[in-house]
Amino acid sequence: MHFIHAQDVSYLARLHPGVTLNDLSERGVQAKYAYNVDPVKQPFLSSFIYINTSKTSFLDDLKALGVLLYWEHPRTQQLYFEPSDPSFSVQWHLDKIMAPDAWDTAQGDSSFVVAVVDSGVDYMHDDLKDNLAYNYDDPINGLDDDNDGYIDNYYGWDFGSNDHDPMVDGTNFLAHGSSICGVAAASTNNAIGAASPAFNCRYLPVKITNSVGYLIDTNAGILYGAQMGAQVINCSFGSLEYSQAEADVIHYVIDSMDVLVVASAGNEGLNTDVFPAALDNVIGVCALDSNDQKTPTSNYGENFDIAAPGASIYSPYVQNQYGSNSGTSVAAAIVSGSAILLRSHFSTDNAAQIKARLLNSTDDIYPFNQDYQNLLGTGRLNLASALAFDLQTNDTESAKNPDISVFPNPSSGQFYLTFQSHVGMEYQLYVFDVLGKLYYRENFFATEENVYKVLSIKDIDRGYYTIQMIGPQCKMNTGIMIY
Ligand SMILES: [Ca+2]
Ligand SMILES: [Ca+2]
Ligand SMILES: [Ca+2]
Ligand SMILES: [Ca+2]
Repeated sequence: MHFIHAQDVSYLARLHPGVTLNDLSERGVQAKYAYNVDPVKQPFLSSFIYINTSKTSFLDDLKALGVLLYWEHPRTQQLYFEPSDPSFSVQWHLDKIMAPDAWDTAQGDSSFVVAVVDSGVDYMHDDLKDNLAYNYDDPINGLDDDNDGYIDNYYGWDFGSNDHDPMVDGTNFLAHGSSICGVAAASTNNAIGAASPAFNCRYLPVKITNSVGYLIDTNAGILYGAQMGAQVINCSFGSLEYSQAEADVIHYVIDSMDVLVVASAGNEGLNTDVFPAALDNVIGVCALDSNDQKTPTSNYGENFDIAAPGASIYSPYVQNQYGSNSGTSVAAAIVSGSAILLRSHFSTDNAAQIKARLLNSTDDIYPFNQDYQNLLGTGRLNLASALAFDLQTNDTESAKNPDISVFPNPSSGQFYLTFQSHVGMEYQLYVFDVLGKLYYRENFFATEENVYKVLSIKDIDRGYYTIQMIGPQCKMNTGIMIY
C-alpha cells in the first residue's frame, strides 16, 4: 500500500491509454483526475491525473510498468509583470497598432471572449464590470445550474483558491490580472478611463494564483477558458522549463476546440525559449517600446512569433484606479485583445487563419532592432493591417508571395512541396480541409533557398485540401486533391 505522508507532493502525470483511476486505486495508489471532465466522453483530458506521493521513484516504477506515460515535477512559473513609472504618453500603444483605424471597420461582439488566465481581477472596476463574459446560466445560488461541474461560475473560476469567485485577492502584485484584462478588453467608448483593442468583445477571468501569488494550475485554467467557449486564451505567464502536459493540453484546445492561444515571451532579457510562448502553435509575444525597439527586459528568440507594445501601457488597475505597466505580459494582452476583435470580425476563420492574419500583416521593426534580427517574430502587430489582410491573395504591402508547388496532384497522401525560402527562417506548414479545419501542422527551418520537402500524411481522408506555408513576411497557398 502507498500511504499519504505529510511530505507528500502532488505530481501531475498522464495515464497510459486504457489505464483507469480504478486500476490505480487497486494498486493502492492515491490519485485524482487533474481536470474537471467526463472520463467517458473525454478520455484524452481524463488521462491527466494528480498523484500524491513522497517518493518519485514510485512514479518511475509506475512509468516502467506502463501505467503512466510520464510524470512531471512542479515547475517554477511566474506572471510576467514588470511595474513601471506612470506614463504621460497615455495609451500610445493603440495608435501604434492602428486600433482606431481598425475600429472604423470592426467593433467586436459580446459573444466573442478572451479568457485571461492570470491572477484575480477586480471585476467591480468601472472599466471592467461591463465587459466581463458573465455566465448567466449559473447565477450565484449554491447550485450548479448549468451542470458544468463548477458551482456558481457566474464570474469565472478561481483555480488558485478553488472557489467560484475570481475577484483579486492578496497583495497589490496580484493586480496583474486586472491590468491584463483591462489591456485586452477594458470597456471601450464608454466615456471613462481606458480603451482596449477588443472594444465590444468580452473577457473571462480565470484565476490561477493563490493569495500569495503562487501559480496553482495553469493547465486547468487554460482548459476552463476553452470549455467556456473562449475563442482566445491569454497566458501572460510562463516558465523556462518545458512541460509535456502543458504542451499536450494546449495542443488539444487549439486542435480540437479551435482556440487561439497567446502567451508572453517573458521578461528575463534573454535569448531563450519560454513555455508556453515558445510552443509551435502558440502565438509567443515579445515587447517593444514606443520606438518599436525591443524593451531591455523582453526575452527574444526564434520560437517567438510577433512583437507588440509593452512599455508604459495604461490600463485599469484595482479599485477604480488606473496605472501603467510594462512587460511581455501586457504585450501579449494587446495581441489577445486584437485577436478576439479579429475573430469576431472573421467569424468563419479558424484559429490558425486568425494567427496567419496577425503574423502576416505586421510592420517591419528590424531596422530598429539590428541586434535581434528575426528573433522578435514577424514584426510589430498592426491591427488595421490584420483586419485588411486578405487570406486568399495574401495581400499586404510588404508581403512577398513566392510560389509553392505540389506534386503529384492528385496524390495518395505522400507528396512533394517545393518553394523558395529564406535560409535559416522558420516556416509553418498547415494543411486544412475544405471546412477550414486544421488537418496537419508542422514547423521547420529552411536550410536552403530552394526547399524540396516530402510530406507523407497517413490515413488522410480523400478530398480537397489547402496547403498553407507561412514564413517571414510571406504566405503561400496551394491546393491538393487526395484520392
Ligand atoms: Ca456551473
Ligand atoms: Ca448557481
Ligand atoms: Ca476566490
Ligand atoms: Ca473605457
